[in-house]
Amino acid sequence: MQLASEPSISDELRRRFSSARRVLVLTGAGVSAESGVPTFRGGGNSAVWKGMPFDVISSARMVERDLPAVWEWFDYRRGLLQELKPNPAHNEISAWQDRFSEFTLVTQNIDGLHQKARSRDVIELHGSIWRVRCVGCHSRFEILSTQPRAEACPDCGDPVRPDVVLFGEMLPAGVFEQAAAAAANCDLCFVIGTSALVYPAASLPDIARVVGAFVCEVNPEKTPLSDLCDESLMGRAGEVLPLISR
Ligand code: BJW
Repeated sequence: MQLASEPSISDELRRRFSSARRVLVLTGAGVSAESGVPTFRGGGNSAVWKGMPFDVISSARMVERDLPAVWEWFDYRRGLLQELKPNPAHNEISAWQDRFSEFTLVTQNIDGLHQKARSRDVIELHGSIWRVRCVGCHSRFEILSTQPRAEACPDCGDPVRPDVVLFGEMLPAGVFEQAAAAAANCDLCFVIGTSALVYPAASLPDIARVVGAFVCEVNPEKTPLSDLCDESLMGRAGEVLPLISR
């Protein structure tokens, strides 16, 4: 029985889903919302830390001015994240990876929940909260959730910072190019749980549209992409995604 609030999946999307060969999925904070991860902008609120909007505390400028404050914000979030589990949206996306000849998952999320759901080769556009990077020699190190993080680089002794892409910083070399190449080659593109406001990630669905891919958005709220894509499924990712393959 279909619930009144369930968005209906068009026959066109079902056809596209069963015949697609090259699929691109772009995810944002909303895909992790049902796991308990706060979004940045959804619901009309913006994340704020000690009075600072997230685009101030999560900025290149703040790393230069007050690295300990940035660490406090990221240590707090790592503490929250280590208890959280993937939700049905992460699990569904993970199940899709073996269904298509080519499948690329690109995420803006730094939480590692796609990997926890066993997604492979995830392209992380904005880095990972589970890694640190040396500000001097740029060596990267994983953070094990059970251990305290390094304070200084074991290679050169310089301070370390979260290995995430903050506002005003460049994405890691080659990462966006890899995602853009997959977008330019896909025949079906899903854009899930992102406000589609942050560039260059928000340009990926445009690339897919230009090459003629069918673009489907999944989001309970309208975004700048909603009227441009081929299908907009308004609902929560954990509820909507399982309907597509059903
Ligand atoms: C659900 C749901 C459920 C809720 N199911 N959905 C071109 C034009 C204009 C500006 C720029 C441009 N190019 C570059 C810029 C500057 C800037 C930018 O884009 N600014 C715009 C905001 C105006 N970009 C950058 O600075 C990027 N760097 C760059 O381009 O380098 C070159 C350059 C440098 C300097 C100048 C110019 C060029 C880097 C961007 C890095 C973003 N970093 C952050 C923080 C990461 C660290 C941290 O976590 O603290 O990444 S910002 C934040 O936004 C985070 C996210 O990954 C990112 C995207 O957010 P996302 O995922 O879309 O989340 P929300 O919260 O916005 O939306 C959630 C959505 O989920 C909502 O729509 C809900 O409705 C929905 N939802 N529940 C499904 N259950």
